[in-house]
Amino acid sequence: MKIVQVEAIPFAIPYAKPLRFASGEVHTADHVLVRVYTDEGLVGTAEAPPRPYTYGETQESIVAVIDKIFAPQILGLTALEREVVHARLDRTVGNPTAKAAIDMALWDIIGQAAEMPVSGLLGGYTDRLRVSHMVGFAPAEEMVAEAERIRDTYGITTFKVKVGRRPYTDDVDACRALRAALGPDVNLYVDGNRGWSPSEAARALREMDDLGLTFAEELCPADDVLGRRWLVAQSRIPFIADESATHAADVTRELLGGSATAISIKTARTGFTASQRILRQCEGLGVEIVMGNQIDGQIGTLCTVAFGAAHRTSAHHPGELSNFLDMTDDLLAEPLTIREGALRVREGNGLGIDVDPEKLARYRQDH
Ligand code: MUC
Ligand code: MG
Repeated sequence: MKIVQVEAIPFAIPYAKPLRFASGEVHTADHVLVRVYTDEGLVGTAEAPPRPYTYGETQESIVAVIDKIFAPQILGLTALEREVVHARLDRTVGNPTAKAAIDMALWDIIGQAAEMPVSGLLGGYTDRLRVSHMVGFAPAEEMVAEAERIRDTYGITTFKVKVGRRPYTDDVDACRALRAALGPDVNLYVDGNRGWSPSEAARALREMDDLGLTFAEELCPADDVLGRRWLVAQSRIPFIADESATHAADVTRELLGGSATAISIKTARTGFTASQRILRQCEGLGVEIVMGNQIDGQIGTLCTVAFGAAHRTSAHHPGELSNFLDMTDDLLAEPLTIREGALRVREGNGLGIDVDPEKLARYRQDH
């Protein structure tokens, strides 16, 4: 199982409906397909989504760091030497989605070699995850119409509402309209992507106190250190750290410092190996986790499902798995389908990722 080649292929697929949020917007899935080849002919696959407003990575930087630094460092190692692989990748700071894609591709190889599904190797708790859909910025009536369509079409009953606009009252009004239209049985939570100040966030939370929100995520920057602690201390609902807790040490700092009381795990940035460390860390501390979305395509979404369904704690809350629905197309030969509000782990060995060669040829950017 020696690694003989690592491929980083940039591709671009437009969104039918762009996603807008406080820290940025996405119109095109300009991701990188990562494939790791072994001497025995097994190929591991994953995707890396550049999110410059969150990690500083771009499509070009992901391709460059894999081609120029990571691939030469891991050629010749076997897929089972993941700790050695990570020790080498971690000599380079940052670049989380490039590192995560390599990690997940290695797990894919291990699953194929063992003739077992990765989700089973990781923990095998269940075969599906309930789905939470992210609703991006739009006028309140459009956000309501989108949530109703997603509920009626896919049976999804959990929505993460993007907030963090200014004035904050626009978002409070949108959340109020969503609760009124969707009724009391739907789960609603909010994600501010650091758009508000601590005092704006505190006022918004107070004004939304009667809406039965289940979580609040990154309403203000963690770098507003004392303001954020002040905010989290008065929040009546768990406060999720997402972009402020992208690796294990940040998770420790945010939780012990009182800047968060729950954690978003995203396989797009911590792969399976580091995600599992964070998951165990949260379990040990008694902190709830949510499987987050890095605005993943279908390959990334399959990875999130494989991980999320593998553990009791990651399967407890619905995972953010549905934003690929806004893309015009994808690379998988057999597209994902959400039924009765849930997405199933793909059967088969490894991750079950089957890239359609014609689609890859159509969307790749390097030819
Ligand atoms: C989210 O949960 O914040 C938007 C920016 C990002 O880094 O991830 C997405 C979704
Ligand atoms: Mg978030």
